[in-house]
Amino acid sequence: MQTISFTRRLRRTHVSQGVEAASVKAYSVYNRMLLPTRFISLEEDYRHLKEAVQVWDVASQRQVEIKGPGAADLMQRLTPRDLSGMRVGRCYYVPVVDENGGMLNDPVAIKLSEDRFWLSLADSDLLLWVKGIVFGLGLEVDVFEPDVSPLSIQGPRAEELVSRVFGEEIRALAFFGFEYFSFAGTQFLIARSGWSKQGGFEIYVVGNDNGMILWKAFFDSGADLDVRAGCPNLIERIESGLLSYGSDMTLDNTPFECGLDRFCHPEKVIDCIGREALLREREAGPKRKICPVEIDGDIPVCDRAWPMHSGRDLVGQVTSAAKSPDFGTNVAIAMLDRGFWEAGRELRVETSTGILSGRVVDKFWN
Ligand code: THG
Repeated sequence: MQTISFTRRLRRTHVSQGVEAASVKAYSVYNRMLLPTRFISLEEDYRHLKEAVQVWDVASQRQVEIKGPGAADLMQRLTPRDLSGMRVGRCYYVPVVDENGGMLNDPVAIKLSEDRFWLSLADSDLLLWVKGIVFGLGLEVDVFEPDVSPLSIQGPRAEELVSRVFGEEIRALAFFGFEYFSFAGTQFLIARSGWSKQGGFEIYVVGNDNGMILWKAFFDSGADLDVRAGCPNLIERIESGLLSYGSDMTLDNTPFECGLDRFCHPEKVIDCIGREALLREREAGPKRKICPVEIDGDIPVCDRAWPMHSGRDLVGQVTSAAKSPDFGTNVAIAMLDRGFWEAGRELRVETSTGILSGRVVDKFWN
């Protein structure tokens, strides 16, 4: 078994100390930062996430801050999602695309004030793209990575745990809304959001000094709730249809191919980058699409795309897969060519250890 070498390039987080004390078993690298992926086992972590509450170190969801008189205009150039109705205090899931409509990232946008936003990134260097656009167009905005690290509380008992630390008012927070709540004399921006469908909150912790204080507060207040250290869980997020940039979609894919139609309105957003390409694609219809797929048998770890065949034809690929205890099958996400994405379609999956049968299902599981 190999390990990854640790250097300064691979950034630690404000709560790495807590994660290590909780016996983290595996990490991924995300935005050049450590992202825990396993504490006990994928299945144990999954069961616990669906029944209790976990504290996740998702500091690797780095922020790009966009600030200044031109901030709102720049935001609307960056995404084909219509931001005209976006109020301060709201989070929006926004595809960010290049001039060809290719996905550059799928961040959560946060509107801090009329002229100040954060983009909470998936794993790609979006900061460089945004800085290039600002320089190229000579815009009046500052763009930088602020010292902000999200800490996520996820699971059915998340609201109970967060209310014990930050007060009962947290219960009134709407999905994808944010407000400021205080703990030990400090104000924290907290949103009702997170990369699971078990419910929860994300605290955008500023600086390096408060992370471990909050971490301890959650564990001290939640012992009877069986609070544990956790992390985004592969099984749960596939069941929930939460897409992972770099795995399920890349620059080669458009928002329509990714099934993100409800967040993509090029007809309304006349200034967005990629508008023409997206309008053309909407007209013609996407050539391929992300679909939920179930796979029979025993699957290996999905650490590469698995080709999918119909008869002799290569018709797509599986991009994420995991064995689901709750659904008694292997749940998977695939990118399938037009003509092969209707529910019920039987396909062969060429995993890294052998060929298995699979089929398209009509919706994600959660
Ligand atoms: N939270 C924050 N930053 C993030 C993520 C996050 N950055 C990286 C990654 N996750 C970005 N990708 C997603 C993908 C899906 C969602 C959020 C971020 C998500 N989607 C819901 C859905 O699809 O049902 C709701 C979307 C909506 O209704 O607007 O939550 O998790 N801070």
